[in-house]
Amino acid sequence: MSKPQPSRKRASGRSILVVHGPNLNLLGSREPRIYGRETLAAINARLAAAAQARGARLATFQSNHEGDLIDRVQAARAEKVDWIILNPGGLTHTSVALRDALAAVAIPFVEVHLSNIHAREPFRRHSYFSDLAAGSIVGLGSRGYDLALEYALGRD
Ligand code: CA2
Repeated sequence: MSKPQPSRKRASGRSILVVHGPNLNLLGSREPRIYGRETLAAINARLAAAAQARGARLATFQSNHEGDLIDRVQAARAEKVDWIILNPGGLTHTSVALRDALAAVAIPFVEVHLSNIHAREPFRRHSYFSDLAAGSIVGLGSRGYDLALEYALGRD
């Protein structure tokens, strides 16, 4: 299966969607040793400011519900989103349905994980998304989102 082709638009004018999966709304409140102290709102605000500074548009979405995440990814196609930055949370390791949505919309995406999923429990080592993703960033905390955005904006 061939991967979606990246947008040929310049960074300015590009449209980026950041999708956060289940429980990521809890960031900053619990398990700081694994997931850091930053809140999701702070991460989203930083990404929005970085995108705005480059003339790009950035929307964010978090849900604890698999179907809502699928609906949001499907809507991205009609919205002509150029890149998706995706942290599927625990659905990383379980969701064929969310994977199918990413494959169906054929929007290139970067997979981000705050923690190093390869250095944790064995069940976290497999991702249903990594082989479809343009690339995956794991274990770099919230900085992974910044790097993913930089890539999505810089890529021809
Ligand atoms: O490292 C990541 O970003 C994960 O996607 C986070 C998921 C986990 O299931 C994946 O294996 C790796 C869990 C998100 C839960 O986020 C929390 C944040 C703060 C407090 C509790 C949970």
